[in-house]
Amino acid sequence: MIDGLVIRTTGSWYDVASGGDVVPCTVRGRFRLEGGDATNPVVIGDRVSVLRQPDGTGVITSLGTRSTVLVRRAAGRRVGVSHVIAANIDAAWVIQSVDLPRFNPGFVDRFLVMAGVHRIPAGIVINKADLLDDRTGPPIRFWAELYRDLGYPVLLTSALNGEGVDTLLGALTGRISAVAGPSGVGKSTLLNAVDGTLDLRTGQVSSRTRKGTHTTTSASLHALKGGGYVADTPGLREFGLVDLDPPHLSHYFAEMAPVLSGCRFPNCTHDHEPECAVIEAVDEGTISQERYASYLGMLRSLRLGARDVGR
Ligand SMILES: Nc1nc2c(ncn2[C@@H]2O[C@H](COP(=O)(O)OP(=O)(O)OP(=O)(O)O)[C@@H](O)[C@H]2O)c(=O)[nH]1
Ligand SMILES: [Mg+2]
Ligand SMILES: [Zn+2]
Repeated sequence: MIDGLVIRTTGSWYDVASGGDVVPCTVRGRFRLEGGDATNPVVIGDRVSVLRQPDGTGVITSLGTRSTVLVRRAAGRRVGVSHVIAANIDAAWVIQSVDLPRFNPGFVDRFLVMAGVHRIPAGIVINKADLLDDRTGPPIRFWAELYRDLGYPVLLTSALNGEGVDTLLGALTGRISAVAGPSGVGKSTLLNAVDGTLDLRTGQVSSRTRKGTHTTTSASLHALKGGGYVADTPGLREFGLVDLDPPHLSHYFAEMAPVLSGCRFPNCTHDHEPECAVIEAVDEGTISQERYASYLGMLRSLRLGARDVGR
């Protein structure tokens, strides 16, 4: 029996790193059942025990307790079905780009909420800083300042000219981190720039749709030269919410949490109720219109989701 770390999952095979070896493993059937609502019972970052087989493969026989999980709603699945992206991570970074594809604040907000729900410190990387110009600059500066003011670290990077790459390396070294974001923002290219030993596959952005082409197809965890691990993950169209009741959503908006006690109703959802401290703060300009609109969009999708699950 050996102990190891799950570094890649593809279909029913799991690569487990242990003492310098990588052992391809299967899992015992009962994990599939214990996985509950999640689509995947064993994920990258999991600590596992493995029974070695004579042919060099292994069988995962037990799963360590997870300190954290990065979770999103499973793509194309009934609402409420979750997909665990990675376990036991110390930090999560949402990657966006200055352009090609365009910065998506709705994606960022959903990611930050889900990281908050699972108590994972989160930050924002805006890649392709070499594409900053008179057109792209003003909106990017607006979003960078907004998220910094909320207390999140915001890094501007360019895998092309190296800007911000050392800062990102410093933030990743010595801990287990995961990156996630839309396809084509340059997640894999940026991680290759951070650590030249990674050699991750990278793709192109379609000139027609200006979107990425989903080059990375499975999540994988990589040792960094200075210590620690980073998980590269496949591009996502959207970061879907799970594990959240509508009245709790505002707790995960950093600028709303401090004013919530001022609402007249303790279960206020801040969209129609009278004497709502959040709506007052939006009217006074201390909570931004953009973030409030994003909140309302999420509230709507959570309410639709609650009905869907009830059927
Ligand atoms: N201009 C510019 N292009 C970049 C930068 N980083 C990555 N790219 C380009 O963006 C395209 C997509 O890069 P990938 O690293 O494959 O993107 P990804 O986010 O990993 O995409 P998926 O694996 O599909 O999720 C490639 O053509 C890269 O060369 C950058 O900093 N500046
Ligand atoms: Mg990639
Ligand atoms: Zn309220």
